[in-house]
Amino acid sequence: MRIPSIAAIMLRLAEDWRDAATLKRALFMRRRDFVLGALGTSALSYIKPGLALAQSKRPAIPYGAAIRDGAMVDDPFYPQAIIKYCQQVVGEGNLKWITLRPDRETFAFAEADALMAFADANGMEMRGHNLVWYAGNPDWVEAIGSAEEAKTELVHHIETVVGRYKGKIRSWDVINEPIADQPRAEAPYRDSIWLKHLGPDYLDLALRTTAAVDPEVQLVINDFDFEQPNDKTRARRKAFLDMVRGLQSRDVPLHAIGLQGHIQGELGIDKPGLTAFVAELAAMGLSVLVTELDVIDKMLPGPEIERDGIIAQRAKDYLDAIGAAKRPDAVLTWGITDKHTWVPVWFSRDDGLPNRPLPLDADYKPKPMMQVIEDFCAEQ
Ligand code: 9MR
Repeated sequence: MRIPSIAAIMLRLAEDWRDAATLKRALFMRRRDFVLGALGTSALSYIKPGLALAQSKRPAIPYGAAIRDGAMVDDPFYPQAIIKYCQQVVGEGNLKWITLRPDRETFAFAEADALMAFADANGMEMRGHNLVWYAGNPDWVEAIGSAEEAKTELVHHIETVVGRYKGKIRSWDVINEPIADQPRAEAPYRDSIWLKHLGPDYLDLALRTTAAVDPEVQLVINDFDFEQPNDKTRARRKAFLDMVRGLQSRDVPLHAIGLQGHIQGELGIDKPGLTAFVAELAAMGLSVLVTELDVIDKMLPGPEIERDGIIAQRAKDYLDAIGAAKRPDAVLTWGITDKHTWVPVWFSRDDGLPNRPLPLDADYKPKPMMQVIEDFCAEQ
């Protein structure tokens, strides 16, 4: 069966997310939760004083995971696993426009604030994901009708959100997935409401605005598909490097690149190509982070030992290829347990076996992938 393109997936996911968010708002949240600045009444119950177990040893590179707010509330093992293994967290959805901005007047910070409080209480950093994206936007954003309106809304959003977490969120995915799925010389960028009205200047605007609000923040552009051994990845790397060169030639501030790492398990990692790409970024003065690592196992063999072995090997090849050029500032997986992951929504297996893309299995037992990450992060 053909695997759908990530672009198609993201569009459908965005729709799912929108439905879920609407339902949740209708069912659970009160109007005052949406008032700008209010913590809201839905501050999540997972913030329990004394839950933090001091991690005895911190790795050289912090490890973290994307967090689902629902699982933090519904599944007691989930926050425990995060506390046990992670030094960083990032909201899987709670800072996206679709969640934060149900309408033009509202900033619904309750869930992101709760995760921030959890991170603080447990000595973790929280990364910010994300400020500008082609997907995950509410209808009113997709209906923006002019360049002036786009600029006003983008600046207002960034000023408010970055301002709220100034000095707390120290690394922001300012721009998420700007490069077209199959970039062409004349069309390197992914279509979005921002590109439509502002052209590529939206990149400059977002980065400059974020830097102006919090000059200390690490400015990151986050994207995927840099590791596959094929022409598509080569075209994406080239388009990405061209974009960075353009930004630098205009003195636009940018500090790091987020390498998502949604690895397509049946394809090997193009280690030399990935290392050369990261080396070029490093030579341009940029740091790198691994921001969304998981191994999509739709096409991998069924037996768990075999499958987990391939998954661990892919993760190792990916991390080693990056580390050979530059050690990343952080390694985050997109989720921590196979129990809570986006992968089966889009990549469920034809044999009906559950997906196993993450470092812990659905019973929270560490798999070989966790060992790979721990070894990589521990190295000085
Ligand atoms: O994992 C996320 C999923 O639960 C959401 O429905 C979806 C839309 O908001 O976004 C997913 O996360 C994506 C991330 O934000 C950007 N890179 C790809 C991730 C996986 O699709």
